[in-house]
Amino acid sequence: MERRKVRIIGVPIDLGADRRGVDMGPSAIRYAGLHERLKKLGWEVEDVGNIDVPIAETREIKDPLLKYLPEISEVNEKLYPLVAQAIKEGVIPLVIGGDHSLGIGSLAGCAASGKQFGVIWFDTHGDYNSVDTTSSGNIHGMPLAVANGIGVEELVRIGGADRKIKEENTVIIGARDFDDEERDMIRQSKITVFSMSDIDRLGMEVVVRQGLEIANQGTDGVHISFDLDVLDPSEAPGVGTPVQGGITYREAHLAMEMVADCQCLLSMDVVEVNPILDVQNKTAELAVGLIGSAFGQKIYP
Ligand code: 6HN
Ligand code: MN
Ligand code: MN
Ligand code: MN
Repeated sequence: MERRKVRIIGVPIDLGADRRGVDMGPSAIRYAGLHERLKKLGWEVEDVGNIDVPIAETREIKDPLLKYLPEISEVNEKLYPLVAQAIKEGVIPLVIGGDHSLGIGSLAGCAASGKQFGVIWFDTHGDYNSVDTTSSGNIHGMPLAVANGIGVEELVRIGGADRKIKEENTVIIGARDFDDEERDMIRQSKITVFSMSDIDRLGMEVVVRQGLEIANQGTDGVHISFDLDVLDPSEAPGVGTPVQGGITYREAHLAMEMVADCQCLLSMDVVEVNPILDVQNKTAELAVGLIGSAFGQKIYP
């Protein structure tokens, strides 16, 4: 049997968020044993290193409602062809961040690969703001909207003018903190949202089963975008925008185990690990554990 291959792409970007430090996320995740974990699971691992990202102190914020727009565009213009190329080769791109603004390039890369894909966005937040709705001006609050064609041209055009996602095949899991206008925009879309309250009522197993069904309906597979802040801050203290009432350690692992079981994973992002706010690399180690589950690790095989 051919060995399955994963290609790690580091994106040390913190320009999309207010809290500094997520730029060190890729180092922390590698340091927490990412390669060893994947190799032990039988994966062939290739690491292409980090994309060059400008340092905040060397640049100026030109538009407070779209902070570091030129720099973030530049990074995502570099990221999307790498993601597209991996998928075309039948390799799974594993993009480690970095803040969630890298989702713009990741989803553009998925779209440019020519494959049809569904998206599951594990996140506290909707990441569905635009310049018209944002109150922070932080672009990490915008990637899912950009992928759906909503936002400024510099971002929306990355990887081609078309919409990068199919709303019908897009699912947000773990939501508990939408901005008001952002929530209205998501409601107007065909995106499916499973909030924390849905997880409480239905249980994670049902939520992920339904989410995977939606994402796989008529597609070649799924892209998982995993924002560590979807976990409760007691499990994942090292994130920039923590919100109480998140998913548990086991709920997160169950979700990733189900992703592995469906054998539908085409591409994955793991974002928002902030080593400055972390406690002894706990959140980075959690990230590696969750990647392990998504790539086939079982408690009792
Ligand atoms: N993230 N909705 C808030 C904003 O600033 O637009 C928070 C965004 C957080 C984004 O965690 O990837
Ligand atoms: Mn913010
Ligand atoms: Mn996010
Ligand atoms: Mn988030």
